[in-house]
Amino acid sequence: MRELKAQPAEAGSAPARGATNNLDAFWMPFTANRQFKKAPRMLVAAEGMHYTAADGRKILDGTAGLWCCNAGHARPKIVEAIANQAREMDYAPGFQMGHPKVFELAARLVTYMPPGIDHVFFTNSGSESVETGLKIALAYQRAIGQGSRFRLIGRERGYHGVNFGGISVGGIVPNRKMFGTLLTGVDHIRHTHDLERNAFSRDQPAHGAEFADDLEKLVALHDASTIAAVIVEPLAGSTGVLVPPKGYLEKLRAICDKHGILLIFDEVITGFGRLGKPFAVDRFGVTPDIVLTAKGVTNGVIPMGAVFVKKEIYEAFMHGPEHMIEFFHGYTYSGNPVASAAGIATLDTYEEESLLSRGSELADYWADGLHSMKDLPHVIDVRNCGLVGAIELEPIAGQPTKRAFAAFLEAFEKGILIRTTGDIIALSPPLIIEKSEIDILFDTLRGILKTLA
Ligand code: PXG
Repeated sequence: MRELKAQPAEAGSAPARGATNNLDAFWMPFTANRQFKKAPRMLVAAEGMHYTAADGRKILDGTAGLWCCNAGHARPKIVEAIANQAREMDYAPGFQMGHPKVFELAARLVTYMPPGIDHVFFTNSGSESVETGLKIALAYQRAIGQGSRFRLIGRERGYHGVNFGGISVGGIVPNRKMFGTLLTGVDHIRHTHDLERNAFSRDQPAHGAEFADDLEKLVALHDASTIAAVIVEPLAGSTGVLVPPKGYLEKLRAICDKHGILLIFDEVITGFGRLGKPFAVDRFGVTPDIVLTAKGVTNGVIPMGAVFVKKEIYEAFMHGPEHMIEFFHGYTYSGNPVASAAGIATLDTYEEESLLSRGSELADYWADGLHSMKDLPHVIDVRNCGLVGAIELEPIAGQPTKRAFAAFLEAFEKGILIRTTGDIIALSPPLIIEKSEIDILFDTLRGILKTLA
C-alpha cells in the first residue's frame, strides 16, 4: 500500500507541492480525523458499482457515495457533458444574466413534480436548498400578508444539512448543541421511531400516524398565526432510516392545510429514485408546498441543489416594479453551466435506463436480503423502503456508535462500502445495482455481523 500516513512537515520547510503523504492540512468533514489519519481509507477511482481503493482493491458501493451517485459512477454521458460544457462555456453569471442550459434543466425537472409544483430555484447543496426553502417559506408568508408567521417547525432526529437554518429545525443533538444562541424561533415535533411497536417492519410501519398530532399541540401552544412552515424528511435518512408510519404524512398535510402552514419535504436523500419512484412525493402520495433536493440531481458529480415550489408561491413574489429583484437570494453558482449540463445528462441517464423506478423492481429482493439478517447477533431492528435499508444494532454498553463503526471498518477491509450513524448501518446503493451485487453486499455484511464483538 502507498505511504499515506500523516507526515508532519519539517519545521521551517514548505510542504512539498502535490505531496500525497501529508494528510495533516485537510480538516475532514464529519470524520474522526485522528482515527482516519492514523489508518487512512483512500479511494482513488470509481466506475459503475465500484470504487477502487488506494491498494487496488475493488470496493462495492453500498451507499451511492453519500446517497448521491444514484446512476453509479463515471457514467459516460455525464462525464462528457461536463467536459464539453467546461470547454464551451465554463461559467456565466447567474444574476441578471442567463444561459440556455439552466432553463432547459429547470423545464425538465419540474415535469417530475406533481401538477402545481412548477418552479425551481437552484442552489449548490442540500444545506443551501434547506436555507433557500426556509427563506422562501418565511418570505411567502409575508408576501401574502401573513407576516406574523415567523416560526419554523422541524422534527426530532431531523437532518437538514449543517447551516444555521438547517440545524435550527434539525433534531440531531451533536449538530446543534454548540450553536444554541442562534437557534431561535423554532420548535419540533417528535420523531416517529418506535421500536417497541414497529421493530422489523417491512416498508412503512403500521404504528405512529398519531405522531403527526404533535403539530396540533404546537399550534395550540404557539397559535397557527405564528407558524410559517413545517419541514420534514418524508423518510429520514441520515438519522438512521426512519420510514414514515402509514398515514403519518397524510395527517401532517391535513393539519398544515387546516392552519395555513406550509409543508416542506426535504427530499435531498429520497429524491431521484431512491424509494422506487422519482420522488417520495410519488412514493407516499402526499404533495407538499416546497420540495428540497440536491445529491441525485447531478448524480453527485457536481455540486447542485434544486428547490421546487408551487405556482402560487412563485407568483406571490412576482409583484412590484418589473425592474426590481423579487427575491433577494441566490448563490454565485446557482445553476452554473457545468452543473446544469451535468443535471441534464443525469436526467438523460436516469430516463434511458429507467432508473427512477428501478428501486421498485428490486425492492422485494432487497427487503428479503435485508430482513434475512434479523436473527444475527446484536440486531435489534431491520428497516427498508425502496432501495434504502437499515440494520440497527444494540450499542455496546457505555460506548455508543462503537459497534457499528467497527462493522464499517471491517466492511471496508472486506470490500464493501456501508454507512453508519450511531449504531445503525444504513445502505443505499446506486440504483444500477444487480441482484448478484445485492447478494455480495448482504453476504459480506452477514459474515461481519456474525463475528462482531
Ligand atoms: N437534507 C437532508 C435530508 C440530507 O440528508 C442535507 C439536507 C444536506 O445536504 P448537503 O449537500 O449540504 O450535505 C442532507 C445531507 C449520511 C449523510 O450518510 C447524509 C447526508 C450527507 C452526508 C452523509 O447519512 N445528507
